[in-house]
Amino acid sequence: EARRKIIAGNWKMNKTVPEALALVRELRGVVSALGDKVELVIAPPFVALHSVAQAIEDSNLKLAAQNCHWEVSGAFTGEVAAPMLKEVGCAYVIVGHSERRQFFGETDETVNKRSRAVLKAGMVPIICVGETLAEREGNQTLEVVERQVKGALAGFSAADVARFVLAYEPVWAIGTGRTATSAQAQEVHVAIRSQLARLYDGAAAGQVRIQYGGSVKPDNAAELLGQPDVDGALVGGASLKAGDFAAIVKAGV
Ligand code: G2H
Repeated sequence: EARRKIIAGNWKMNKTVPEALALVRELRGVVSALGDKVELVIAPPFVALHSVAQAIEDSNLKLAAQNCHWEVSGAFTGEVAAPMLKEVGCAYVIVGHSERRQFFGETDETVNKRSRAVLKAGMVPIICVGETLAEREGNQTLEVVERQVKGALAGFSAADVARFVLAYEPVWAIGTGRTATSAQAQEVHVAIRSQLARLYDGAAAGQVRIQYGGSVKPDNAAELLGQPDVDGALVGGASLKAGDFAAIVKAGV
């Protein structure tokens, strides 16, 4: 069975509640005709999740959070628990984005713990991996990405992993306007899928969807999404404009 493409908009720390609702209204208009050919996900900031959840009811948009804590409740000031996100209407949670690894001390171990919490709460993690520029230039890309994948997925079963979404986001391509070439993306996606086949089994590896992220724009989306192992995109900057996001989605249909 073919993997259905999944395009997710990671809004990062952008959009107030009124701004989020305005963007959703525009988005609904431009993506409604696409039906369910592609799975569509948006990840607004925490404070907008509740309002956005209501605004996307009866639409083909699904909701994601950008992070969560691994405990279900307790004295963790400033954190948000996975069951809270499920209750508010999230289907997915982005875990281990490079900005969290870089600025907030995220490690492979905490990515693993958060992913476990997401799954347990009845949602699906979108697990981000990717090498820095120094690592790519040092020919360590596959080693780094494979270490991140292995660490993130430690202890999960093949059946769990089959449902997960991974996002390959080379750090040097994030928000920089530099995109991996489609060949660079395809190479890493194939490496991840072979690793999953070794760690789990071929069936699970064949089902996992691997998104590419890092300066995906309307003008490079078709080329990237045309690669056989690129199963979608995690879009940052371009997801903040309804027209750009829709153009990327159309490139994936
Ligand atoms: C990578 C991506 C979204 P952008 O961080 O996760 O952002 O498309 O702005 O590079």
